[in-house]
Amino acid sequence: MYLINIKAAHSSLGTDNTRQIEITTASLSNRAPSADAGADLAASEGATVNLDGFSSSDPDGDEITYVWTISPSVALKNADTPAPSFAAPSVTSDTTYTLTLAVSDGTDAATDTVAVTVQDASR
Ligand SMILES: [Ca+2]
Ligand SMILES: [Ca+2]
Repeated sequence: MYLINIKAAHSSLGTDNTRQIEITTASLSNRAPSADAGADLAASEGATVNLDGFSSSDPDGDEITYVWTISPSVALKNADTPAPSFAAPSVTSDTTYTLTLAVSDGTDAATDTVAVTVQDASR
């Protein structure tokens, strides 16, 4: 963030003639965040799968938002946080779920995916 002081030179403006203008780096040259959805995982059916997007970051230090989606569709808890979770569904054969993490710093966005293989327990 830049702070710029502007002082008017005209004498009729009196003493309160300084104004401060705040310019955030986002309005100058924002750098996009990087998304990191964590390492691929394997889980047993019925187990709770915990995801880890904490390695996502923004080179400017901007606060980033998280949106996770999963395919095939399964209920995701805390999908708008760095650490969502879901219950590995019952499967009839080993099934890979693909999770996509989209992060945004409000200006630019990035995505990453992670694969979670749910292993059939009935083999
Ligand atoms: Ca940024
Ligand atoms: Ca099964």
